[in-house]
Amino acid sequence: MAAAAAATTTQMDNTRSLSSISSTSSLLFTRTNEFYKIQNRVKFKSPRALSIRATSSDSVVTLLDYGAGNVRSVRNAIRHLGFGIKDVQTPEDILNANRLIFPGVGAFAAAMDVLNKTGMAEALCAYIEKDHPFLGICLGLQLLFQSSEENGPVNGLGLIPGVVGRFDSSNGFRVPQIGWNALQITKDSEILDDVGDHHVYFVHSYRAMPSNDNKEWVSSTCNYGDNFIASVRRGNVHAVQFHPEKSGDVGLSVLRRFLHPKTNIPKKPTEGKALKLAKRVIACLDVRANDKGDLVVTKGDQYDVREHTKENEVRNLGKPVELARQYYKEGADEISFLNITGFRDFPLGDLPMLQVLRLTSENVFVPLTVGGGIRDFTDANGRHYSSLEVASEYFRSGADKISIGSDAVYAAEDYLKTGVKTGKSSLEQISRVYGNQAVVVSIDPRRVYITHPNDVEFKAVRVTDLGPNGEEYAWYQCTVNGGREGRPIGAYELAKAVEDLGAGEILLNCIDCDGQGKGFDMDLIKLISDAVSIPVIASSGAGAVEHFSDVFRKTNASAALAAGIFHRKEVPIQSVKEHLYKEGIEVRI
Ligand code: 1PR
Repeated sequence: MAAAAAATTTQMDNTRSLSSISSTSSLLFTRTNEFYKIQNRVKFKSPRALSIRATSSDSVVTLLDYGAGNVRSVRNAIRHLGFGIKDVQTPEDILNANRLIFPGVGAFAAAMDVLNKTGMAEALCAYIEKDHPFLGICLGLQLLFQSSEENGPVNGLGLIPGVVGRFDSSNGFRVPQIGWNALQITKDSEILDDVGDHHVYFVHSYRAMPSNDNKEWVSSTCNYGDNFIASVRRGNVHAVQFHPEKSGDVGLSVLRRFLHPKTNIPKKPTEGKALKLAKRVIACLDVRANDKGDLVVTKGDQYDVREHTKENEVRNLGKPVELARQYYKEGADEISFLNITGFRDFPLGDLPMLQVLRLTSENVFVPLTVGGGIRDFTDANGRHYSSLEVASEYFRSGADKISIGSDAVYAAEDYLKTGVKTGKSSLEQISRVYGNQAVVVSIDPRRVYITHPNDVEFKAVRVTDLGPNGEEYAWYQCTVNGGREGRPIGAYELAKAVEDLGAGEILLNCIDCDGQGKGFDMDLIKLISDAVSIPVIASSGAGAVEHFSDVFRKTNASAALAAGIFHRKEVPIQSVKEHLYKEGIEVRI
């Protein structure tokens, strides 16, 4: 009891009261020593430099990127809206900013550690307390609160009363929340003027809750199991839990309104229909070099991507960047690139693939996932690259999530054998550094029919359609290297193991259904989406709009992914969305 009381007192002490924010002088006084230390440490610019800055200041936004992850998308969105970026190098840059964006990434404790050690925490508080224009994004919102339970309690900046806690997954809601959700706007916030009934993109496991103590700050809430704070606003200070830079046109309008506060942009009439978390429709681009060495989007039949002609060429369905842009415009909620020969080619040697990501992220403002070849690697010169380095390069190039296939199978096998989490697998390392919401595990299972569920040591299901010899059961054998090698582990065992090891989402393919257009493997998707509490993406086999409504109605999949029908222009993404909407399934339209 005493310890709990002490913890509460510390958190309260760390809160700057609302009244003190409006009259900042006493508050600044309490931190005077530390504050002046910062001012003494910083070098003042020459008057010439200051005057240059003053003339261009309206079109330059200051960005606080403390190097913990990918803020490339935020940069791209700012540039797309016609603004230049000045990066914060010292606390003085914060104090001198005309307009500051803080896209927090990574874990709460690590971020606070950096902010405290660099003196940025004090500078941020001083800047915000003076009511200068500020926009915090995601963790950039959470850090404004008193404290967080993430690996904590850990003290935050203490500007807003409240503790950031983890979503409760016990009531059936999947954690992390990944996807497009609806806002309930509770007060005029200006930057949300065009959001109305449109969905915006969230990806997070922790959230702050509205209370009497922080109600003057809260400008919108969102429901995910319970009502959490989606945005705050006080004067010129704004922060959002969702990602405007990943929320398509609606998200760009949020940034635009923050960047151009004085121009009277008329409110767009709201056409959205958002009520709750939407089911996502994902376009997938399987990418590899063809025999001429060009990077192309290809598509297999049960993972065979070669034409059945004399030339036996790799099927070429288009250019990756062009197709990604097209699918973004057509309403894809997310885009996945799978570098399907990544298992044999070293991804960091694959500069065209990194270039695809860089170019795509310049004007595609929905989440991008990239997979293929994420593992430790030693090149011909003996130089060792860790999987973390490979993933970091993908993130730096514009990926929001990475997807691990083969290497996750080996990690799960080891974990199930020993029962020990070594912390060394690519999955564990990347998830520790970038958060589990940034790590997808892509499973490539093949159906194996059996007559009795006890015939194998792996979880089997009673199949809807009998096997070739009348078999009533099947288990789903995991494969590696693009389906080339079967492993002694089932999809069910793998999914549970990778959830334990830190995966934030599962991309569930099925080799038997891939490219067949006959619908998703419901038995498999039901098995896996019922077994884990992280989101599951149903993949392989979509051939008609009804297949999407079927998978959402009959399983707990959070998203459905398709490739062939989109590439061959048989079914546009918009038709899928319209069908789902008519069927009463929440989608982003
Ligand atoms: O093992 O970490 O290097 O990752 C390799 C990645 O490449 C894995 O995600 C694996 O699924 C993927 N991959 C490897 N070989 C192939 C292949 O097709 N020969 N593609 C491949 C997997 C499956 C889906 C496909 C859906 C939907 N592609 O992503 O897009 O089945 O297709 P459909 O709608 O046309 O049916 P690592």
